[in-house]
Amino acid sequence: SEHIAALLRVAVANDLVSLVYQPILNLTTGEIDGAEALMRLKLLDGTPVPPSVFIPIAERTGSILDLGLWTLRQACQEILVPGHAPVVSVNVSPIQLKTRGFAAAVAEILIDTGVDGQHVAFEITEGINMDRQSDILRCIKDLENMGIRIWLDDFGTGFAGLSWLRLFNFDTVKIDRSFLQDSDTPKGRSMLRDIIALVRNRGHRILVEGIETEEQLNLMRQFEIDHVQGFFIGRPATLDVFKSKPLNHV
Ligand code: G
Ligand code: G
Ligand code: MN
Ligand code: NA
Repeated sequence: SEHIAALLRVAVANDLVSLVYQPILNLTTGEIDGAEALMRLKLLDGTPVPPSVFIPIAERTGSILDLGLWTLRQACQEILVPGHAPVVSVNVSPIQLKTRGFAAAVAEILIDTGVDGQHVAFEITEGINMDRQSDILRCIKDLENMGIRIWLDDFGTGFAGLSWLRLFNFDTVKIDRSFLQDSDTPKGRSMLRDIIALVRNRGHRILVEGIETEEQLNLMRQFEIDHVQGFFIGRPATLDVFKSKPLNHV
């Protein structure tokens, strides 16, 4: 862990971080109209380190601040070029939203890369705790004023999700993939239907994560879900692989 903490401080300079992109399918149009950028880290010898290991270390040590800005800049440069995904979503840690100057740094990246904020979404996880709520809400407002969409990630996994729905008008809510896992049983399906109704009645668009089978995709069509994501639609892939896929392949 101390080794990884040290590595994270020099990761960008040494090309140890990269991004992969997972497609987001619009079920209304049938088009891939977005991509989620996901960070990858490798050791000097090339061994990959899972995000579940390095993201918490980066958050604890503060490295997430620089890595997060690097991710945004890289995603804007790599993917927001004509003919590719119209929206790129980037995961943002609560620590970033609480850091003074974060919104200004984001604005600078948009200017540098010539990207309109409308093409960017920030995913914040509902696991985010409620301390310094007003700082977070102020930051989110600044980001929204740049046109950036704010999405609530992993909805349904934590305790804070409902509170956040009350506090903030998210553009899109991503329903956690755990709710799909038992969607082949009547009980699981009715649970999923209730969660979808709750989110939809609040006026949010819905993205369901973790689609792994054709049956699940068809169920999402039946539920008239706006967007879906998952291995059945596409796995997270390097930029080259992502770009080589036709935009309309499901
Ligand atoms: O892609 P994968 O399943 O390996 O991602 C695991 C976790 O790491 C996910 O919860 C994802 O949100 C998180 N993650 C991936 N990239 C980033 C990033 O750039 N910033 C933050 N804060 N989290 C990320
Ligand atoms: O927490 P977050 O939603 O950002 O995590 C994204 C992670 O979920 C990525 O690491 C990605 O690899 C993983 N993921 C994406 N689609 C699927 C899927 O269909 N099934 C499973 N098991 N994991 C998925
Ligand atoms: Mn996410
Ligand atoms: Na998620």
